[in-house]
Amino acid sequence: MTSHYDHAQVQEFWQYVWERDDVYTLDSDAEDPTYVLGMFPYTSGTLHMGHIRNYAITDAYARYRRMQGDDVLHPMGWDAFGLPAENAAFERKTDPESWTQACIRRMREELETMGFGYDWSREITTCEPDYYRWNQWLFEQFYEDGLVDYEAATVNWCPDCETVLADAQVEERDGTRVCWRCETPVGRRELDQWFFTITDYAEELYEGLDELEGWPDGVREIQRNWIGRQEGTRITFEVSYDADRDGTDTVDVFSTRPETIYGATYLAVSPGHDLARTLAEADDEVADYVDTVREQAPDEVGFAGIETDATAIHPLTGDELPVYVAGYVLEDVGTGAVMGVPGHNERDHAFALAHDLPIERVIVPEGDSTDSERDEMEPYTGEGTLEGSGEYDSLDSETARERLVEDHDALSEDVTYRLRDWLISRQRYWGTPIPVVHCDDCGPVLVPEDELPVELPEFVRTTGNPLDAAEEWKQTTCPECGGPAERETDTMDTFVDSSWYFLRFLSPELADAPFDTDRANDWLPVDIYVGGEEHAILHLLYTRFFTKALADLGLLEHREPIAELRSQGTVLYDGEKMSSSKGNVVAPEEYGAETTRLFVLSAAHPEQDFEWTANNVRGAYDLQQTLYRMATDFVEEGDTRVERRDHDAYVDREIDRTIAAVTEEYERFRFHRAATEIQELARLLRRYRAYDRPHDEVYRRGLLTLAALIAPMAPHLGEELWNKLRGDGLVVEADWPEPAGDRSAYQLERQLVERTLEDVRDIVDVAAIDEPERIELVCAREWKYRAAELVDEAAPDGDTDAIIEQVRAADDVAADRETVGAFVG
Ligand code: ANZ
Ligand code: ZN
Repeated sequence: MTSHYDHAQVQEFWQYVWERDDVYTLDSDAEDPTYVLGMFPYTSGTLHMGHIRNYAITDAYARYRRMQGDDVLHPMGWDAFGLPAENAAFERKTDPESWTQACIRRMREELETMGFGYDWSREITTCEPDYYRWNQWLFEQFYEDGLVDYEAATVNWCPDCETVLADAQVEERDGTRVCWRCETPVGRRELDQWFFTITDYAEELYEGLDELEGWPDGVREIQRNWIGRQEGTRITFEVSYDADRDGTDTVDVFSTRPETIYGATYLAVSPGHDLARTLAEADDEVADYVDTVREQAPDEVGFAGIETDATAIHPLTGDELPVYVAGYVLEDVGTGAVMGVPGHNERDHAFALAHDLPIERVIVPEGDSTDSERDEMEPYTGEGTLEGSGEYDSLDSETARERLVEDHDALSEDVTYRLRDWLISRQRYWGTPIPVVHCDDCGPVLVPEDELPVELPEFVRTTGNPLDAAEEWKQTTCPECGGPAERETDTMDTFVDSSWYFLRFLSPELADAPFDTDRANDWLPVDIYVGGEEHAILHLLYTRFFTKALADLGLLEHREPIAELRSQGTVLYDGEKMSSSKGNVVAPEEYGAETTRLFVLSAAHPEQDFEWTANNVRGAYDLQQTLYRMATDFVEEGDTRVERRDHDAYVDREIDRTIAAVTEEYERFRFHRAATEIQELARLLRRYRAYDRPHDEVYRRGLLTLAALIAPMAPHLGEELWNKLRGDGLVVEADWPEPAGDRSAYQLERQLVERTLEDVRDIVDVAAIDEPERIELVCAREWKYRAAELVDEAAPDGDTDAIIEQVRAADDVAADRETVGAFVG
């Protein structure tokens, strides 16, 4: 049967033609191509529905831009390092390299089956020495630029993965801190670790968010909170301890309420603070307490603490204050030390009660002139008027803050950030070796540039870090003194790989630099980046950091990598996230790969979650069959006329209107609406043909328009229709359709609709209109979308009759509708 659409055959054929004609390869001479990028997949073995949705979105957009005449860069690669490969290698008696390469082969085949239009000539794989040598090279540039630290630090340790985790890789589950990958409760350890000092860029990373207008507000807010910028005051206390050792020191605290300083009755430092370490050396009790806290999860710490033999001098009164080491003081916040103000801070208050420390009130709430009603047992955390504060008495909080900072050198304005330096060390095999050797005489030394890459040795099965067991690889000589030295056995966090991969796509073969600076200056930023919302901090923050660091190294002019960011929602199946690990991925074979992509695009706005339902998938399949049959019938049966009739003009206008509408929807990433528009035009054309013999040119243009408009979402079908109707050329290389008719007439009508809608918005709650009335309301197609928009903004109760009156009055298309009433349903 000729009119049956054999999706498998059609897919295979057009994929062959695209490859033969090399249609997706971007010419490297392109001046400023549109860079469309989906987050490259982790090589876990198989694509899940989230990937498919992600890549269907970028592919549709890339194809649309190409038809609009843009040069398009739409590359793909593999995020191929990481612990799962190592674990899989263990379980399956293979090695991470073979396992990863097998995953890549399978996943690439899956992507090809879907017919995504990638420039495969730019494929990159992060676990290959050609790629990771540049991680090492960049590490060395960063090192020389002062962006790398090597420090002993208490780190999050996953006992199951036997590795260190960055803060952002620790998740909170029912109050317990667990590993992001295996969900094992995370412990703590002290190790020498490598860090990228991302905190050097804290301010710029924070400030820059305001200008990232192409990014979702939600993602920007998550980054803001993560960076955690806070303005306050830094206060310096002098501290002395142990007469024998004759120790003196200063301890800075960070406070948002310096005006409470006269109420400070003790000083407390975190167990990780330098002073705590120093005191622990001479005081076993302090040492024991520090060790205990280190083993504890934050919620176990409570308000325990230990008094030390140190004393702090209050910088204003000269009083001696006791000094505590206390677990509630967080190492990572502010300066890791606080002045304890139990009268005005909840946590300090709880600590003071537990340790029998004085509680002093130095702020009186507004309008509270008598002391009698105040409950001394409760801290007052608000602002007010100062008392018991010497020359600052009776000033209000704000004025006092300003004066105090002006008057005393010990107080200065300060900004702190929650953001910590990026711990990149991983005690694992399957990652980029950190290009350092450790020499007894010279300390850590960089591997000379001409010896890069430091390649991974052969994989051996051991517990812990296989690199530690690779003796032959590990023993080397010091590049500085020539003496014996050991290689660093830590590898880099895989987020290093993904922090700059978008740059490698520009010149993937380049042998003497990670990327071509001139090209990067021309081609960046990435115009549109699509991926999962879970990357709002880690990946997307590191990427921004790398870009700024590269700019400061003179390797790049841009300081932000991504102009527009879109996150895609989740595909649900029976309410659960659809994923291969849950075993609920619906294989696309049933209706063909293209049905899957057409379905995921037409089911919902890209940012929304939606439910995978067999019925709706069937709908996407049927649409393909219908369009195919329309084209086949037309080509085979003809039966058109040449003379013009009245209602042809209406159809012409509907075609134009659909072009304009679909264009707008593609521009705004509303593929689901584009699909509805296309469907409605198809319906109209079917009625047109059923009503009378259609005008040959009008009908043909209608069908060709459908082929072109659907091609970005369903490219195989697009080619098939295009080929049937025209007999030559590829739709992937065709121009985007232009309205043929009088644009101004269309625009006038649109304006009228817009204007009436403004009125409508004022008087009615569209959501409250019941279904039949709404259908009437939206009799012109335009109305339906406008109405849907209004539903979103639903106003309180409105007068339904009035709105329908308004709508009728404005319905300029009514006349047309009468003419063609017989075929417009
Ligand atoms: C003295 C003070 C008096 C404070 C007062 C507050 C109220 P929020 O809560 O966001 O304002 N702080 C500073 N560093 C800390 C650390 N490492 N661990 C635990 N707490 C720390 O946070 C700012 C306040 O948190 C700071 O201001 C400090 O206590 C505390 F009536 O200083 B405040
Ligand atoms: Zn040496």
